[in-house]
Amino acid sequence: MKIERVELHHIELPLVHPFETSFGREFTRSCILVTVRADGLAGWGECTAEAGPWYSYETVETAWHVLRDFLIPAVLGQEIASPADVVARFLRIRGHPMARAGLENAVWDLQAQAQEVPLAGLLGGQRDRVPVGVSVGIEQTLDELLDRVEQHVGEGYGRVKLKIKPGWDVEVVRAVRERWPDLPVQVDANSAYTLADIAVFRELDQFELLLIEQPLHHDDIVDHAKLQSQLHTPLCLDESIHSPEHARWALDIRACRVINIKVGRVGGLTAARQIHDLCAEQGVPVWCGGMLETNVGRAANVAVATLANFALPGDISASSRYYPEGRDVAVPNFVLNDDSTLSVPSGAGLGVQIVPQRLVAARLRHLVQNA
Ligand code: SMG
Ligand code: MG
Repeated sequence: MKIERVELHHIELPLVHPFETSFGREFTRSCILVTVRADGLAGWGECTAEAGPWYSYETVETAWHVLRDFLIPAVLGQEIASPADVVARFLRIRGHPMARAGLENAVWDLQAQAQEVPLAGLLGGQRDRVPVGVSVGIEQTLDELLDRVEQHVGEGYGRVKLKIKPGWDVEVVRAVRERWPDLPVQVDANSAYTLADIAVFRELDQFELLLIEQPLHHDDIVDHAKLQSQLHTPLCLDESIHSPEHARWALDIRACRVINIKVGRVGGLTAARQIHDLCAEQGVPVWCGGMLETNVGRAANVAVATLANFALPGDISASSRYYPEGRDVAVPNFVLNDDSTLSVPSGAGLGVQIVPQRLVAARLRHLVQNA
């Protein structure tokens, strides 16, 4: 198919509840949605770069620049038979995985629509439901945190992830453990610690956590390997894994025992599946991370999480956990099932539809490039 038009939509949506991590508190979420048009179809992808370079060096502005000036020109007007052709055309562009993923994932949606199959099936996934959990941000007080966890447990989430930072770690985990002794719990530090904090990790090691996510520097694997060798709890890498190569290097030196796959951070669905396959070969479980996606990105996350080695619940919560009713740019919403799963859409492609009025209401900037 010939790529006839690509559009970028810079959008911003309010969060239902502020989300605080070790790098700061967010009240809204910005991202870029990418539309790719060919043969009368429109494929959609979500670029997960945020407003500022806190989680990743990529921002909406850097992604807009790289998409407009390098990625779109590499595919516009070109014959593209499959997402692999997009990956090949992007090979000479270094870095900027979230920008690349936004466009590549739109082509995955386009191809699945052209073949009239769900994206999950095109990727090779088998499940019709994927297990999910909820990521709980840092709160002002321990009581507020416990109230949030209680709310989410009441909603039916079977796995909780707690954001930690120095001063908000052992006591928080202890309090949650005392109240819910059997709840599957994991923690995420977003790189807030160093090897000098070994005493904190020795204490966290007592709580039968599912995993400890990205405790050390955002680009490190060497120190993580040193820390993992001293802990019984599996370490899970998030920020440090930007590509299948990073995953292989990390596994080679035993820097972690679990990998969080974020489709944006690793550069798209093709790379996400490669990391999944590599980890499966080595007996390393993976799970799908989240970037507070709209239903567009959420649908791609649900699709990839249908692959067999997504063995742990994903940070893919129900749509209502993120945005006020009636604001998400795509429908239908994802709703939590009784067994702490989300159902995989059965429609062709992503299986969600854009609501044009909502897109326009959320949009700050729009770019249209024709072949
Ligand atoms: O999408 O439910 C979600 C958020 C999951 O905690 C989450 N993501 O480091 O894993 C992570 C964080 C990054 C989010 S920064 C906005
Ligand atoms: Mg993380």
